[in-house]
Amino acid sequence: METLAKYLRQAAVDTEKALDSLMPMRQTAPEAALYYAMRYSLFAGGKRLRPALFFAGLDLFGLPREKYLAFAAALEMIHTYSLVHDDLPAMDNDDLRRGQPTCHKVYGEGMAILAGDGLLTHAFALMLRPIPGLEPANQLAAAGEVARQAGLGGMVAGQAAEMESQSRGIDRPLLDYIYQGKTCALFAASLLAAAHLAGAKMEEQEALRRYAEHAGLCFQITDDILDVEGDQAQLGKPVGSDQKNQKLTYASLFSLQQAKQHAADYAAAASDDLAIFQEKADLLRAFAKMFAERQK
Ligand code: GRG
Repeated sequence: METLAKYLRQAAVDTEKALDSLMPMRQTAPEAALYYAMRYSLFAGGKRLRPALFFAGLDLFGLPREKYLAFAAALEMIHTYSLVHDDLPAMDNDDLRRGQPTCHKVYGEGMAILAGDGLLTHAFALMLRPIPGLEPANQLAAAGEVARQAGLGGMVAGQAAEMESQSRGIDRPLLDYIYQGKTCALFAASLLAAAHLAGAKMEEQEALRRYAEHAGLCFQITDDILDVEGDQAQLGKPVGSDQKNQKLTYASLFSLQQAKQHAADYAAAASDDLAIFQEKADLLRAFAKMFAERQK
């Protein structure tokens, strides 16, 4: 676990450097507030997990991190946009995120919507910048995969399904569908972007797709559990918000003990999904184990 902790710390340092250089600041522009709002949310903390998964994918295929930092920054920008929009009064109406007041609390609702839009569109501008020496078809496949996973084939669909479910009720298959969209899809985007950049074989892509689904479910179930018994100071957000918002989660559909067992089972399935990579994928196996055991 110490090796993974070290890996995550370095991934966060590299991601923050890339974000700082790839997200501009235009202090004297008429729209300066937009840049302040985007950078506020980007640098308000966060574990930088999706870039870390992307780096682990690059390592798996032997690709150099320095050449693909734009993708790492783009994945974190897309994740941050989703949090900014999710916190809005029209969605979850949250005041705190990553231990800080949410973007709309500081910059107002309109600017928070635009900050999310700016983060999302700039992410695609970055991913589509030519990368010397890279086969353009591989780059397009990577950016296309991120678009599908972040959009109608994943995150936006999951969020919409969750909104719809609030009036219709929810069962475990629907909950899994929502989690696959809201959480697993960006994990898949991160790993598959690396796989496409490397021109990975179809069976390798499929293994990573299955891993992302199982590891993402594990991560999200642990999130549900932490919302019940986590520590607010460590999490940077209030606990008990799912119950307050009457959200059905693994922690309300099941006992906490059963939910923990489901998380552990998904972590084990995620490890098994990586069999074709043998020991080269041990780092990703460590990620899955951490997703089941994390406290924040
Ligand atoms: C608004 C299109 C749109 C989508 C919103 C991501 C999302 C969908 C909602 C945020 C709320 C939530 C609980 C989503 C599930 C994914 C998740 C656990 C996000 C938090 O990810 P972490 O823990 O956050 O990696 P940090 O702050 O560490 O980056």
